[in-house]
This record gives sequence, C-alpha cells and structure tokens, in this order.
Amino acid sequence: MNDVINQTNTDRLCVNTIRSLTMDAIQKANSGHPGAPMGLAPAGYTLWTQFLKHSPKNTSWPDRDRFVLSGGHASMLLYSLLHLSGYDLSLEDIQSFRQLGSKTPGHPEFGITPGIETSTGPLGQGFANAVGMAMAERFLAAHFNRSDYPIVDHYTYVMCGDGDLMEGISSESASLAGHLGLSRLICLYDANQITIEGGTNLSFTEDIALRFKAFNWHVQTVDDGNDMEAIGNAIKAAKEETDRPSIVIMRTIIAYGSPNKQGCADAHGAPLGEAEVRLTKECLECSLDECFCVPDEVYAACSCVEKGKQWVNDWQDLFDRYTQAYPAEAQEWEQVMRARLPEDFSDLFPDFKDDDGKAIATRAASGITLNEIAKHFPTLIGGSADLAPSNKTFLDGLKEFQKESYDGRNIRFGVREHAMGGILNGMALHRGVRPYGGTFLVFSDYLRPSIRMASLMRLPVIYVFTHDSIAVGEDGPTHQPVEHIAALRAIPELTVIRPADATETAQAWKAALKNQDGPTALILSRQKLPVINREVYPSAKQLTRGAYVLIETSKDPQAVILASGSEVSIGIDACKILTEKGIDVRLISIPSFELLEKQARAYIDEILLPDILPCVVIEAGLSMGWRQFAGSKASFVCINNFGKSAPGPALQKRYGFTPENVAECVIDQVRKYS
Ligand SMILES: Cc1ncc(C[n+]2csc(CCOP(=O)(O)OP(=O)(O)O)c2C)c(N)n1
Repeated sequence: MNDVINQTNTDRLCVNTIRSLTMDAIQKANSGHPGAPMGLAPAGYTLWTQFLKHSPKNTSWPDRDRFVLSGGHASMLLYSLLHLSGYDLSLEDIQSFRQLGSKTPGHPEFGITPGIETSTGPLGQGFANAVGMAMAERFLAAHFNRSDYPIVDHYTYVMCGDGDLMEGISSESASLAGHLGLSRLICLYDANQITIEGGTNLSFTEDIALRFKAFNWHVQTVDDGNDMEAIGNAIKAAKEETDRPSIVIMRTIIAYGSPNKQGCADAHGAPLGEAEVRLTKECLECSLDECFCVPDEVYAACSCVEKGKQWVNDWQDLFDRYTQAYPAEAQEWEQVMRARLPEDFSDLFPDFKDDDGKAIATRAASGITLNEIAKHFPTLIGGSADLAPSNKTFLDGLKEFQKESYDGRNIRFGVREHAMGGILNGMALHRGVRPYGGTFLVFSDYLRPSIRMASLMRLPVIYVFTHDSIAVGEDGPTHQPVEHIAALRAIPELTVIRPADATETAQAWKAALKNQDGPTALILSRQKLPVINREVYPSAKQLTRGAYVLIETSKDPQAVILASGSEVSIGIDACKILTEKGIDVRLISIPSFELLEKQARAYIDEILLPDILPCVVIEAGLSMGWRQFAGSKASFVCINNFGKSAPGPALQKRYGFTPENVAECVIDQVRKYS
C-alpha cells in the first residue's frame, strides 16, 4: 500500500509502527480510539522527528517546544511518539493502555505520563491551552531575553481535529491568537471529516481556511495527510511566518490502512477487531507474528535522546552566559521558574483599616491588593473578559499584553470567558508566569469546563469572580449569581474563597498566591462592605483556617451564626440586635469550605458546634452544601431561586438578608431547641 508518500522505507516503517502500536494497544484494552492516530501518524512522525525541539530525558527543560494533542482521544498517537522518541514510557506501559494505575490512561493526563504537557479530552480545551502556552512564551521572551541571549525561544504545536474546531472555545482562542499575532503557535489540523456520528457534512460545512484567514492566521493546506514532504514543508513555512499563528489543514483519512474501516466513523472510537487489525497490518506490511512489535530501526530513527541532550546542553551554556551578563535577571528567572514566592511575601499585603466606618467593596479591595502585590511579582499576569473596570483586575501603570508589547502584563481577553479559562491553564502549564483572570461570578459557568481542567491538573490559576450575589441589583436575575458558589464548591481541588471585607480580601489573595497546588476562585462583592475593625475583632489572618470565630457575645452562646462574604457584616449587626435582646451568640466568618476542610476535625467541631447548638446560615446563594457545617439544628437565610431586577438593598430586604431578619431567625431557632 502506498501509504506514506515522498519518504524512505524507514519513514514508512516508523509511521506504520505507530499505526500498529495504536491498533495493538487498543485491541488489547478492548477500548480506545484508533482512527485519528492512524490518520495522523505521518504528521506526528514528521513533526516529532524533524521539528519538535524536546529532550525526552529532561522533560521540564524550560525552552522545549510544547506539543499539545487537543483531541485527547487520539492518545495512542502521543504515547507511541513518546515511547519511540525515548521518554520514560516503556512498551509494557503501552501494553497497559487504559488500565488502572498505568502511565497510559485513556486520555493524556498531565502529571502521570512524562512528556504530557496538558490533560486533554474535553474537545477544544487543548487548543486554548496551546494559545496560553504561546502567550506565556512570548511574554517570557519579551521579559527575559536580551540581545544575543534568547533564553526563551520555542514554539507551541497543537494537533486538533474537527471536534476541536467545532467547539466554541477554539474559535474564541484562535480569534485572540490571531489578534495577538502569535506566530510561534502552529496548529496541525486533522481534517479527516469524520466525527462520531458520521461525516462532517452532517453539521460542519463551513470553510475552515476562510475562517482562520479571517482570524488573521497564516493558512496552508496539505492535500494528502500521508505526504510527509508536504507536511514538512508546511511546518517549515509556518515556522518562517513571523507575523501570524499558522494552521496547516491536512486532509487525512481516519484509520488509514484499514481496508474495511478507513474513512468510516466506526473507526473513530472502537477497536478495529482482531481480524481487521490483521488485515490492516498486512496492508501496511507490519509484522503479523508479533503484537507491539517495534523494529530496532524504528527506535534508531525516532530517538530524540541524544539530540535532546545536546539541545539542553547548548541552552544551559547560553543560560550560564546569560547569568554572567545579567545576574539579576537570571536570579529572577530561577525564582519564577521554581514558582518561589518573594522573600518578603507576607509583608506585601495592604493593611486595610476601619477608616471611620468607610465601606469598601471586596472587588475594590481586591484591585488594591492585586496592584500592590503585582509590584513584587514580575510575572503575575492576567486580565479580564472585558470587565476589568468592574472586576478591578487592571494593573495600573503597567503595559498591555499586545502584539507590539508582549512584555505587557495586562491581558485583554475580550468577551471570551471560555478561552480565558483555557488560556490561563496553558499559561500555568507553561510555567514561569502566575496567571489570573476575571469576570462576573454569574459568568463563571462560561469557563467552568476549563476551571474543572485546572482543578484536575492542580494548576495554580487564580479567578477573580465579582458581583457575587443578588445584591448586584438592577441588572436582574440574568446577572445575579445564585447557584454559582455552590457549583464552584462542587469542583474537587478548587479552593473557593469568599472574603467578608477588605481585610479578609487581602488575606484571600495571600492564600490564593500561596496555593500552588490547585486553582483558587476569589468571590467578591460588587457592593461596598464595612471594613471589620481588627483592633476590636480577631485578625483576618485566620482566613487561612477557612472559618474562625469573629464574635462571641458570651462564653456560653445559645446559637451559632455562620456567614460568608457580604453576609458577615449582616451577621455582625444581627449580633448587636441579639445582644440587646439578651441572646448570646457566636458569629463565625466562613470564607472557605475547602480551607476549613483541611483543618483538624477537633477545630471544626470546637468552633462550629454542629448538632449541639442551633445555627443560622447566611449566604446570598444556594443553601446546598451548608448542612455539613451547620448541623441538624440549622435554618438558612439563603436564596434557592432566581432573583429579580431591583435595587440591591431592596432585594436584600426582599430575600431576608437584613440584620433584623437574621436576628429573628436566631430567636426562632433558640426557641425551637430550648
Ligand atoms: C467537549 C466534548 N464534547 C464531546 C466529546 C466526545 N467526543 C470525543 S471525540 C468526539 C468526536 C471528535 O471528532 P474529531 O475531532 O473529528 O475526531 P476524529 O473522529 O477524527 O477522531 C466527540 C464528540 C468530547 N470529548 N469533548
């Protein structure tokens, strides 16, 4: 079969070995997606052996090219390439494809397999990650490179399929990439015109080339995905393009080589079957006697171990010279690549005071804090999805990250929340930068799939979600988050922090920056809130415990009030009313469930007294999730339905978020349980 054109016998053998490894692993697991890896084998082989700058034995070398397989279902392509090029991924690992505890899970997972740059599977996410990686590369190059010292000088390659390009996130992020002219970003598009339900003619008939041209991309087409020379030439031309990102539209055939399944949707996501595998191997002239057969010649042709070591050594020489010439920059580089916090980290945070009762929204306190700490975090970089003035995410006096100024730290994501989420993940995965992004809490749904991926990968991304309740007011229920805090708390590994006032907000940023083992969502108010006087009340530094006693009107309280965020100040006023009425209560500020869950059970029980005392929970959101802390004797001043359009204070009154109502609820509870 004239399967790989324009190439040598060795090339053909290598490409067909990738195909046969794919078929064998999927057949053995009796599960997986053989079609795309078989169609993409020539492109993968060409890219990895001729272009990709990487070092299998130095997987965290900072100046390696990044490779993202956005259609993660094609994982066997990636596992084959990693194995053949010399990564710590054995043939036995490939034989354990999709098995419990293996290094070859169904979809590529960051942190499990050496050489996997990001977890992919939810289509389109990888594409956005690649845009984020390319942005991080440009920023770091602009920030650290000096003439004759290009210590940051790499490309980001992304392979994607029809499914990735159907998803909105890829359009959003491609649009931004085009605007930013990210010429170090190269996409190889597997245009096999097949998805699960059948041909793309069922639902996807637009002109992709025109679409990407309109996005300001450099567009090339390769008419035959087996033509390795054409693919190589296209990648070469893409690398030479210095103004725009590139896409190479490769006309491939799904499950290429399979006489009965190639070109069919059947081959997308199911093993070919023993008999078809045999037939295919015959056509591809692969060994029929042995499964998982890799001829020595193939290892010799694919190994990148020696080349990789040489690249790393050359880079290290360059970096050593850079260190001599620019010691301060080199020191900063080490600091940011190791994600070390500044030495005086704890002193960087503003100390908000109760200034004669002057109120300040937590979003505003966040903006002040962010601007303060940004001065000491040279690679803290981020922005908002067109809501910077509302989210207070702009770094005053610093440049914008634009095509002419990649050293800028203010990113304009545009109205593209989902892309923002995927891009932030890519930036964090790249390393060297500490990314943050903002929008209204109500729109956190728009980037939720990316937040989930950040959580799964435990990436240190920070989200600034403002306008956090019905107190948003007049914009009405479309803009009033109700279920969002509970929905975010439902994501494992995401730390959600809803500070009560400016003092807690500064501490929330501190906790977010310290958390390098997962993402953090800061939930902030639109409306002004009193600054809690910390000379009278306990220190906001206790925020790190997730919850702490703010007020105790007697050593022997009759009830507990649990409150978060903007409702804490309502609780403070309710305590005053209750004290006047001779009822003793304990008010607990509970900014973060996740931080609280990390505390010893004894601390949690000691402060919350669940099931012992009656309790009232105040949070302007769903009551769902609170029972675990509030216990069986709780009542809830929460909101379990959508809000309405009206001024914020009117809504707060309408839904019971007033000190008077909270005090009434406490009195009812005390009566009920006494
Ligand atoms: C967000 C998302 N939606 C749906 C899926 C399920 N899914 C996996 S692959 C696929 C079809 C992808 O088609 P294509 O990109 O053309 O891949 P190919 O058929 O070439 O392997 C779908 C719908 C998914 N992984 N992610």
